Amino acid sequence: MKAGFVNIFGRPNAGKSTLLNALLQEKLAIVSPKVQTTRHRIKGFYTQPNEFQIVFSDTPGIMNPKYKLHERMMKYVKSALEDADVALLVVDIKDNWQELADLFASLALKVPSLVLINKCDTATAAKIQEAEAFFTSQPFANKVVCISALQTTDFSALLQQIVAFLPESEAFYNEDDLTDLPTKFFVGEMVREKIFDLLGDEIPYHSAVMVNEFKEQPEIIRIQADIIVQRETQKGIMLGQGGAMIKQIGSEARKNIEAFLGTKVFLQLFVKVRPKWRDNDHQLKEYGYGA
Ligand SMILES: Nc1nc2c(ncn2[C@@H]2O[C@H](COP(=O)(O)OP(=O)(O)OP(=O)(O)O)[C@@H](O)[C@H]2O)c(=O)[nH]1
Ligand SMILES: [Mg+2]
Repeated sequence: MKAGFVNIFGRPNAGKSTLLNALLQEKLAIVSPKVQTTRHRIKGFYTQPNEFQIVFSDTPGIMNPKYKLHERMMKYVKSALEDADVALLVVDIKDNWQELADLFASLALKVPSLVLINKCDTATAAKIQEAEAFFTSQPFANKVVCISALQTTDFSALLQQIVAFLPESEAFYNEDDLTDLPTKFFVGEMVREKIFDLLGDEIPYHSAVMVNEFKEQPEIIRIQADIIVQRETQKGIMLGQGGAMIKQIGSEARKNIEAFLGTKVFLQLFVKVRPKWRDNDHQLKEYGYGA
């Protein structure tokens, strides 16, 4: 039996969460075209009973923190750097390769590291070859693979390469489990994903979602969540004309939550203003970004 922690790192928007979902064939992590979508370390397990268990971790994109929420996000990255058995270094082929090479080298990883050049569906064969050659020559790269987290349907070769790097170990988690995070967490994330989808550039970064109530009743689950914003004007935008925006967020998120839970859901959303919550230790903890 082999088992270990395979942690995914990269810049914001590289496609880390898309990759986690593709590897697990399950939509666990939310994805958006905007940067800094993921704020937590999200574990997902891939288990082949009596053979191997890969404990994948998706992490927030690496960046320089500007407020305390960012610092928390980078703390989650740090924890994943510390316990990784294998590192997956995800590159957006359109990003600056040298800058990424410098970043990855600075992580000083002491574990096998696979560079995954992502979004290869958007690049020419020549460009892909060039990127492969560039990263293969980097001392931190044990292996370089070109992928499309979005379009590749068969990751079995990559999974085999990952398993080859895993240490001998018993499984860490129950073989039937997919993750160690509570359902409530994913519900909040699915609301947050809609905020990223439906609202302009700035507001998603000022928002958090807190699930207050999750009541399982016969044939329906009742969920009440708060959307936290920093300013009254943001609350107005979140609500929309005559409540149209919050209604749309709620109805689109509800559909995804129902698909995830496999049951009917009643979702009630309230919008609350909490000035500067992103820099407030107490509020960060309350909204799930504990130290
Ligand atoms: N064309 C193309 N787009 C991709 C691919 N992988 C991811 N994307 C897109 O890139 C964007 C960012 O994807 P995410 O998976 O959210 O990226 P991330 O690295 O998790 O981003 P953060 O959580 O912000 O750090 C989304 O619009 C994805 O659909 C790919 O292989 N090809
Ligand atoms: Mg992400």
